[in-house]
Amino acid sequence: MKKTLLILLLFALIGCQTIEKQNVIEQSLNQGWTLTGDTLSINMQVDVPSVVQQSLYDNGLIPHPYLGTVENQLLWISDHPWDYTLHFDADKDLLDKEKVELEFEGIDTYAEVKLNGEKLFFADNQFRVWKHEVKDLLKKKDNLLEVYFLRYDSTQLALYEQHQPRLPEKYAVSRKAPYQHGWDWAPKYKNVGIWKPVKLVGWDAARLEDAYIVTKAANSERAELMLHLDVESDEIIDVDIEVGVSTGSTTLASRSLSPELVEGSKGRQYTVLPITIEKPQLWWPNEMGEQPLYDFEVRLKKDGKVLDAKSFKTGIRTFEMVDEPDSIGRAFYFKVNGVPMYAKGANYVPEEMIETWINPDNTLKLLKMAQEAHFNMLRVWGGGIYPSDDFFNICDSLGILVWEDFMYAGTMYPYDETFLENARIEAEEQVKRLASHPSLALWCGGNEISEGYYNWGWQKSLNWSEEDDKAIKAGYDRLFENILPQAVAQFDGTRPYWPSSPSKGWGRPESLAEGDVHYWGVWWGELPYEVYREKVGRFNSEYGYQSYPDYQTLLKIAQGEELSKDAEIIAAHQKHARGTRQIDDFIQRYYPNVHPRDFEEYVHLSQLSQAYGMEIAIEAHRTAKPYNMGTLYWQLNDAWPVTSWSSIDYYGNPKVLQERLKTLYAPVLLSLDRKDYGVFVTSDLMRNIGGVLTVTVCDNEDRPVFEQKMNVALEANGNRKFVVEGLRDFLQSAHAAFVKLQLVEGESLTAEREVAL
Ligand code: BMA
Repeated sequence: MKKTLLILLLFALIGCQTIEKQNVIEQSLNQGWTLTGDTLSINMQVDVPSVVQQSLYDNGLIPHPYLGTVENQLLWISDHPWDYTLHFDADKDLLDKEKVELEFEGIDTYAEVKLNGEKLFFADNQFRVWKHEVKDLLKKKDNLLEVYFLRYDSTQLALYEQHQPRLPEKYAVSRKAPYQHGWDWAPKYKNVGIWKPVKLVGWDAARLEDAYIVTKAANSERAELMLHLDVESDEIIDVDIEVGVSTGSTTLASRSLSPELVEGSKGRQYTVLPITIEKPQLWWPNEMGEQPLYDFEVRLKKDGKVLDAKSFKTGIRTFEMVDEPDSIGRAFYFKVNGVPMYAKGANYVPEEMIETWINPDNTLKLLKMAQEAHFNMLRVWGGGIYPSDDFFNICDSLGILVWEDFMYAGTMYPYDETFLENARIEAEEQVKRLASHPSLALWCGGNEISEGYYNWGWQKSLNWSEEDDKAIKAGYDRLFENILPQAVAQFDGTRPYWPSSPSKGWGRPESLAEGDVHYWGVWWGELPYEVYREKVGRFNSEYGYQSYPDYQTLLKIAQGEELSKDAEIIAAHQKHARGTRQIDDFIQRYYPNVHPRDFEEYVHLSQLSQAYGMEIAIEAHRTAKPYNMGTLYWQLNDAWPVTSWSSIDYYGNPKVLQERLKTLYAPVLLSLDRKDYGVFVTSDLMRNIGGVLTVTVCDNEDRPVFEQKMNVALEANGNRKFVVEGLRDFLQSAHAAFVKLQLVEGESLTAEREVAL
């Protein structure tokens, strides 16, 4: 009789049963590697995860890549072959298993992998997991695992040159972090190495390849979750699935579920099962509510014995992207648990140029600073790397939603079947990996690709024929309109997909009427900060202005060299061609009467200027709610010590902007309309407001010269402008320096702000 996969679902209480996991055995292969530099007499003992640049530094063979002016001395590393070898004995129990797989969680990037002299595979995508069956090759003693890295730069160049028609950027041909190829805030540190853990996994009968949960629908009465399961077995066998769930204090009652087999094949069973939870505690973004997380444990059983188990946390919430026609264009905003959310936050770039230096302690510090500045969203920008599980766990616990770009940025991509297949596998793996995180809000195709195609003149500059152009655009459509959304729909089924950020280039009027916009007219177009007041889109997902990092940071990188605007060290840590000049222009423009006594004061002034510009932008965005429903400035953080658009520098020092966000992003923002001197009360609170608004005008010696109090009332999540009797006439006639705004409800201070006139 043909056996079929039988899935039974039982709810069990976590902790009632000890799990014997011997069916699946893992052996870590992270320790004891030898890294050699091919023709160079470099021989280092290293552990992985690590990259060559890091090991060379650890062994004293290169200077610190972030200090001084060393970039050019380090560029050879990515154009050199590197060989990682590991001799190891196999764990005895592992050898007895029916199946044994070698698993690399990440290889960066072009490498041939051999075990005991046999080639297993050629890795060509930093963002994929690489696995291979090794049961037949594995010996008890002295196995030899080799990972031979090709010269990255030459390999990439050869691929690029083969590609006809020409693509805008060389990095387009490699599935490797774009920013490492040099960016307007990044040096060209193309990491090479085994950047994620390596292990052997052995099992008998079957194992759980994947288990994750997404929220399909939820309100305070009921949640409908979907449990995605991927069961791997050699034979088609009968197994049971058991699911346990608890939230620390509450344990949920048992229920029986009806399994729905989505796809079944010998050896691999992909199944999605509905789970209902009554009276769920909903997860909310920062300042909209709490972030309760449920502990799930999924067990795979056969004949009463646990074959494999996976535990993870998830939060229950719904997330919708609204993109629908309205009287002005198309509304674009997000709803969480049915409530429209005004998104406040920034763009996030990788925290390190040496990717294996990223660590959860620093991530937690950074994201806590974001949370304290009232962030509820970060956009993980598509030119970096997909963040680790740690990053998402932190976002889950802090209530910071993640707009996640797929890692594509600023170029068109190859469209041959091999490239697209590689992209498909990468997307599916990443979608599955991140699906259980309540903080994962939406998937976006990538950064400034559609904008580039329509606005940056590649057709001309790269001399594309009409056919070339057609083929490239068709390739774009396959990847960004088909393969990526298909991966999201099939393996998640709940997250919205947005093909490109921004949806329209900032030079086009539609960019302000629909979708998201990267408004770069101030930095790239060199227009004054005040222009931000007019360029308010439906969702401003990028805009920004540069400033120097903290002076202490500059002292550190200078290592005793003298600092000045024109110092070599400053130029080496400024990656935008016009950066130094533009910072200076705006200092002259906005602070003509301030004469910094030294470079330290000048550095501070650059931060004041940046903060001033961002204040104008953020105020314009928030006071335009609900026309505008989101503001994510460029950029939260830095990947190394650098002059950039960030609000927190590489060493975690807040710039002036970061401090000012505590007011600018506060749940209630008070602002003065510069046209008619009305006062905006802009609220992201989930409750109505009723209180007294006090407006005090002061002269330049801080003496009050006008005061008016008025009762104000505002609905939850509302935004309204109040006319303050007499204020307009007073300000037009009198000499005043600034206005203090204060909103008090009962005895408590709801919001306060001081605005310079
Ligand atoms: C962002 C990043 C920035 C850049 C900006 C404007 O997406 O690429 O580094 O300055 O776009 O193009």
